[in-house]
Amino acid sequence: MPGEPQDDCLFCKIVEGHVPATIVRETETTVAFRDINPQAPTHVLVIPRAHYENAAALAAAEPDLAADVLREAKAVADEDKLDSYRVVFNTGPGAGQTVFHVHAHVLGGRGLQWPPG
Ligand code: DGP
Repeated sequence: MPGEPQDDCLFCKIVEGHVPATIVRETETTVAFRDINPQAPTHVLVIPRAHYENAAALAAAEPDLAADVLREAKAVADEDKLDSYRVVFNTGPGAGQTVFHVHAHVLGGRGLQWPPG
């Protein structure tokens, strides 16, 4: 079923508390935690508790939940007092997606180049 937890999903395990993570914010619908391999002073992943493979699948199935993720990305940036920051949804292996539970990378705290690699 769309949105249901997947046994083989690392981020579902973080949501369930079965894999430890440094959680910075939680809401009824989302969890935000520090990336294990940070690429910037702030590098937080915001995920919906529900399992969707990528941002497009989430937005199509539950647009309000997609908005929750974006709202939480801003809340993370506000908590770390970031004036400028980047929100990235890698989508598909060719774009660097390695975990197939949608996550917003919130990156900031240093100058960010454009275009990204
Ligand atoms: P992506 O490559 O866009 O699918 O991003 C996946 C991110 O997840 C990557 O930046 C590293 C992070 N990550 C992978 N495994 C773990 C983990 O066990 N804990 C945490 N906190 N982050 C993880």
